[in-house]
Amino acid sequence: MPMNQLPMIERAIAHGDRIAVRSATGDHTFESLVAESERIAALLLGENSDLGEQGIAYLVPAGERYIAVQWGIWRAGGIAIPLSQSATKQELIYTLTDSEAVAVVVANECADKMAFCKDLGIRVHQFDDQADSLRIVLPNIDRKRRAMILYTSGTTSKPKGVVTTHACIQAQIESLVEAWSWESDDRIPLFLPLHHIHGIINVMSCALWSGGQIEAYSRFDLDVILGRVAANAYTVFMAVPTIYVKMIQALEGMDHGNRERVVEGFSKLRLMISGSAALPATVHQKWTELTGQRLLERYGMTEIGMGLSNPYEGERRPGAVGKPLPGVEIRLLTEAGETNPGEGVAGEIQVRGEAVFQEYWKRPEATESAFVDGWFRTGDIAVVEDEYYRIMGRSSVDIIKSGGYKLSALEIEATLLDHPAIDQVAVVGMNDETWGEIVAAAVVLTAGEALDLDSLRSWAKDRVSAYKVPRQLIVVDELARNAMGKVTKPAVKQLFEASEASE
Ligand code: MCA
Ligand code: AMP
Repeated sequence: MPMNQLPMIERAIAHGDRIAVRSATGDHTFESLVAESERIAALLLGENSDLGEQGIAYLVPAGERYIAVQWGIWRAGGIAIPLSQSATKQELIYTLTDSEAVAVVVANECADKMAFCKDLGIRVHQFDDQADSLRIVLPNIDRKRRAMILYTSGTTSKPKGVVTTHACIQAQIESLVEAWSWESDDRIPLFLPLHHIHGIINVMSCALWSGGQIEAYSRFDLDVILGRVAANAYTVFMAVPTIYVKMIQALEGMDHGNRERVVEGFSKLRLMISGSAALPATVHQKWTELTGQRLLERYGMTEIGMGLSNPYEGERRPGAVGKPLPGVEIRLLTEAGETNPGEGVAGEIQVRGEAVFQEYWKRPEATESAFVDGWFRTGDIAVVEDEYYRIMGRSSVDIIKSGGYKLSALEIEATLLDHPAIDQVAVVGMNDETWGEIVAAAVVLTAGEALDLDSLRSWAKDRVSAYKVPRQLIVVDELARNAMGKVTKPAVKQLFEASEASE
């Protein structure tokens, strides 16, 4: 057996011939994942004995191949950089160059999309490529080494790489396995994107760690998932609020017989969780009315993993995100500098603990300013009410949450400014029942130009992921600005509210 000290791999070896993943290609055992990851590690290492924290990106759909590649990169000593299936070429180039990835592993069917990598001097391996020889000795990996870079949008125009170590990832997983009582007979559907924590850690890694079973899908297909729920295929379910809203709409539109079957399937699950964006209390209550399930809402962030959670046993309060998870320290800091100001007083959520990320990749200043006295500043504002935290909003207007994705208004603005008809632009997030927020753009046009939403959308889709493309457009003569010349975003939001009211 190759020497390797990664607990995830040791555990997978112990889970042996249990089924780890069911996917379109069939059932796959833990031991087959371990063997495949060894092949990938050998492929990546070539003549080398250790990748020494080189970045390896990968574009592989959810399923057994994704896991084998992630583990293979880790076992070879590399940093895993999962790429987004929805990313445009421009976005992929940004991620690859910013992360300084030296190689990309692609599923064979994604190879064409990544053909441009050769021009960037990045090695491309197809998943099925065979190593020259299967190595028996893989490097020992210290838990303090970097393991993964996830890209997250924020208050800067370009996404930043969030670096976690093996120790961070293990702390994130262990906290959730304990808090949510993961067991080896758990079965969970995996339909969330695999370039973010929610899909990678909360669903995939917690299930694998526990010896549970993942049913992997390349995207969320409502009908398929509801059918599988009706067939009692799962014990645990995790999704973003948008998905619960879409499932409520679907249940309400079903005929009686089908609805009964799906509702019964949901009612038998041992646990249903919502997170990544605020779950409106009305949606929480509606879900309980329809299915009898009390959704467990939790709060997290790419930089910290999960921070707060309603309890597995006990009150799951609509509109609240509960208490600190095991191993996580949370405090509130008010604008006046007061720590934990007491019942009902708002402050910024700050986080400390082993699960917190190590650094923003190659951005020491950003990393330094993200922490105060060793506490990570989330930018989320909360209050404590009767022992439970409740999120009030964010301190930055430039962060938008749409369908669970975090989007940067500044990044979208920078892209839209490249449009020949756009002279000035302000992007805001407008409240929306299904998506939480939707992207809305107010523009001042270049003299003599015209622009409508459809043409803007099709232009933007070549440049940014579809979920970042504006869904609302207003053309104005000028944008309201403050004394510093900065666009006043609340005034922009009012423009959209006024136009909705007049429709
Ligand atoms: C799809 N579209 C979207 C979004 N998703 N538009 C805005 N926001 C979105 N999130 C666009 C599609 O491109 C399409 O555009 C149109 O909406 C209709 O797509 P539809 O098929 O209805 O949507 P879908 O494919 O079913 O996707 C909805 C989804 C997906 C399943 C909710 O957005 C999703 O998987 N979201 C989860 C993201 C996630 O995992 N976030 C966690 C980040 P067109 O019609 O123009 O083609 S990690 C995190 O936040 C922290 C750590 C945490 O706490 O978890
Ligand atoms: P991301 O950068 O994609 O990791 O998104 C993290 C952000 O999602 C947090 O900073 C919060 O603003 C938001 N978020 C996550 N979970 C919740 C929740 N349960 N309620 C409200 N906001 C949430």
